[in-house]
Amino acid sequence: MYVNSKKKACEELGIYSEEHALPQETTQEELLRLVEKLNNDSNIDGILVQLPLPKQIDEKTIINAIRPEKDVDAFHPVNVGKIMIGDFDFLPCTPAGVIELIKESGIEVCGKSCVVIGRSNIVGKPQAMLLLHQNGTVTICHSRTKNLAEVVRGADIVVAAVGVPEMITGDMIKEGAVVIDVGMNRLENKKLVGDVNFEQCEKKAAAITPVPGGVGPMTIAMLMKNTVKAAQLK
Ligand code: L34
Repeated sequence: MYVNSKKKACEELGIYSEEHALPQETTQEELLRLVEKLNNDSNIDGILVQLPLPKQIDEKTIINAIRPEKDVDAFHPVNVGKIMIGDFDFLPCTPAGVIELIKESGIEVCGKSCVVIGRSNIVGKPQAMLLLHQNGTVTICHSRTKNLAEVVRGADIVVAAVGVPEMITGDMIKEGAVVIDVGMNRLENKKLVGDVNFEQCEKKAAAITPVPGGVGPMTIAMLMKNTVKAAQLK
């Protein structure tokens, strides 16, 4: 479904795209061969290997095989390192989407207390770095954090990226805080909910993102931005 949204966004923008939907049993070597072929295809500016991958394939090996210049997800270690030192071509799509939402809403990050909940390589860690680039004072919380509620209550800007349905409750939010929900949790009843209890937190927050209709579409927008950038850089 996410891949379809990405193809549709390409179509709307006039970006050529092709999908290589491989069978579940595809071997690592087969996938590597395809990545290599696309690396060497001058008609292709960006490559995205949709995650997660089946268990016989090592994610790291595949990501490392993508040419950094075509890594529109910004998952390759070269691009991750460039983000760390603030000298980047691409930003990872979800964290960049969050920053874009904040900026476009006229919210100042500079000097604010920012709490990121979650430390994944895809969202939490780069999110913290991007908020730091905006001169936020950043705290990263995770499963071993003591007094999570207390730390979150001190935050001017909260970014939740843990993958636990509605874990952030209203009592954890400071009056007037900005709450950004990166969570995408599909419940048993098929309902999609975030990591934030929207009903409760909405009452406290100055601004809050919904799920769906919040960060998800921004992820796709930033993927398009990276793809255009990759083409321009070439
Ligand atoms: N390589 N794999 C790679 N790059 C990525 O950046 C992703 N991801 C995640 C899964 N695997 C990936 C995405 O694109 C998740 N993700 C993603 C992208 C878009 C949306 C959600 C997740 C999205 O548009 N969500 C909509 C609708 C959700 C629904 O109805 O299920 C929303 O409004 O939030």
